[in-house]
Amino acid sequence: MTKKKDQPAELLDPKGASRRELISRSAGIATVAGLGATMGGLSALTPQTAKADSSNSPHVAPGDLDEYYGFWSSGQAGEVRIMGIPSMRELMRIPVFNRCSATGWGITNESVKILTEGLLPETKEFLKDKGGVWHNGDAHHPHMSFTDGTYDGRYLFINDKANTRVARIRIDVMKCDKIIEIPNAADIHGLRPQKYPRTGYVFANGEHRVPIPNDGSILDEPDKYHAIFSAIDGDKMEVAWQVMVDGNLDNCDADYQGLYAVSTCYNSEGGVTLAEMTASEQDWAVVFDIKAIEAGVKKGDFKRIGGVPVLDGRKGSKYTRYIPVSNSPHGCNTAPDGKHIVINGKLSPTVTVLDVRKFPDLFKDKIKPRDAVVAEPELGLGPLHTAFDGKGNAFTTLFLDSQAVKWNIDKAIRAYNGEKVNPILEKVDVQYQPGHNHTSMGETKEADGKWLVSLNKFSKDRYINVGPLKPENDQLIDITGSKMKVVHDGPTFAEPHDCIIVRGDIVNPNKIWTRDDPIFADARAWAKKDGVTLESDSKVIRDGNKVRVYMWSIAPSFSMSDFTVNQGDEVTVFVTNMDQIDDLTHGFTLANYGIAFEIAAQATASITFKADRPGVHWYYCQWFCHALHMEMRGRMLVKPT
Ligand code: RUQ
Ligand code: CUA
Repeated sequence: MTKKKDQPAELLDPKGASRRELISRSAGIATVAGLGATMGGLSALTPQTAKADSSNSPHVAPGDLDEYYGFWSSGQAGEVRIMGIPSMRELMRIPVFNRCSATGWGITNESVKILTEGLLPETKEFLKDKGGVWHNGDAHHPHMSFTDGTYDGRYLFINDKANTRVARIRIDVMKCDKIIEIPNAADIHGLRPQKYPRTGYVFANGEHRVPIPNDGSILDEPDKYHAIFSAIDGDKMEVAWQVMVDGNLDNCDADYQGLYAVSTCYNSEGGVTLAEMTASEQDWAVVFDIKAIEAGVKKGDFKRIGGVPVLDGRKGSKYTRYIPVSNSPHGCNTAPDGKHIVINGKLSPTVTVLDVRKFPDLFKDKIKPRDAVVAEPELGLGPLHTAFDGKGNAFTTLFLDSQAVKWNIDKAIRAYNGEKVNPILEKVDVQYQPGHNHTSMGETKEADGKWLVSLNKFSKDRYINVGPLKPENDQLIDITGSKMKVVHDGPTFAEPHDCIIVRGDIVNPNKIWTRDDPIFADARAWAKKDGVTLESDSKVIRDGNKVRVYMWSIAPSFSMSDFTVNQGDEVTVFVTNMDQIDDLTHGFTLANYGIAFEIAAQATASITFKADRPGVHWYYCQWFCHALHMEMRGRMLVKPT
């Protein structure tokens, strides 16, 4: 990867002001205007015109490459997006829980298999007359697999809150290869991989409490509902074990020792209405003792429900401890120092800092749950999530204040111990209402303190008006200097909840597919059965009223210019892209049959459909590939019966 060079010459404007200063000035002006227009009465502005005292530049010149990969979730859009950081350019989209018209995700045989094979039997039954696949998802938390406390570039995992699923993306091809539905749990929200020794487990919180089993035998009896914490084996993509807890589960994180996981828990009340859920002054963070749970599974101390071992981790259990924190905590973030976990207050202006070194005594009941708390600084209104710079500082989003607050963990601990010291170092306005934030490598032991991204839920007046539905606003903040500096506004479509920023050298996807990829295994098995070679044969194989059509392509043509089937046949078309050139993708669109998919260089993709429309139907390549791209087409002739 080409690293960005220093470019002082290009950054100078004719009057000698640096681009950095220009950005700072205009950001300051925009902030004042924005606040005046929409948020009058908000707290004093933090000046954003701090003098440049770092060499960190967000400018990536045309032709230059970014230093980091950003992986963005997309909320209710259901996909994952790859960003370049610091340019904040969107580079690619990876369909996961959504349907994709461009790539055929959700209609090709390969993607439908991934979308359906991990569904529970009752869900398969439910979807039988609805096309067999879910059409929506709600993707919140994208996180990469770890080895020894840092990203290892193997996989990215992401949750689907809408339909209780967890998906895995292969980084070598940047495609989703596994999706599983989580039994017993309802609506997976918080998700984090195990950091040490490796992933290993992917921890996933079932947010909502439901009866188990949720088959209608229990309805309006909320005291019989439960929330479920799941540990998924990230290599096999199977649930390893589950723990039933008290209260709702929200976000989670793992430690750097491979011993504990922690989840925030709101609704200790067990309520079902807003008033009931926020009634009590305190909720809690639940600590899970992974070794004890594994021993419990080995000993058989569980009930097998929905095919997986479920341990009882409700209050009083040896597998969990409940640490009281103020009402309705939200984010849960482990600091790169390997010692501290920050629980974000949401309804409380505080964050609560836990010290993982106290957990062994907590489980031995040598200390009280609150004794694991080592700091509780008051930061501002609506703390949701916290990121870290690896230098002892933390950055917390303040949803209600529309700010990022930088604070020092050590100072917060000293203040908690009675010293007169202010842990807050600085606040910067963001536009507007931030949810998650993330720093470069910030959830790993290699946190480098260069960039902070604030994912803001509202853009309001930051862009020209695009109608009642507005983009969100993702802002890039330089955190290398003594002052935080907002250096870029990036509009995003619904609704990146969360992101990670991964150093470029860790992410090394292939340039083209390799012919033995497991994603084509089924196509290869069919070809073998039919005595066909995917890479070189153009054949129509009839098998009763099932027809298999094999073709390959090299720009600008398909190896088959036409094929004939009978009305009512079940037709499977396999296309193999034999081009070997970087970035030479073809497509296969079968007009007026609702069929379109992508075939990147050296890939095979297939689709099965019923040829129930007689007549002449052109298939054509819909990915611009050649000067004769328009000519890359052929005909399917369907004989009426
Ligand atoms: S949550 S805005 Cu779904 Cu990650 Cu906090
Ligand atoms: Cu092949 Cu366009």
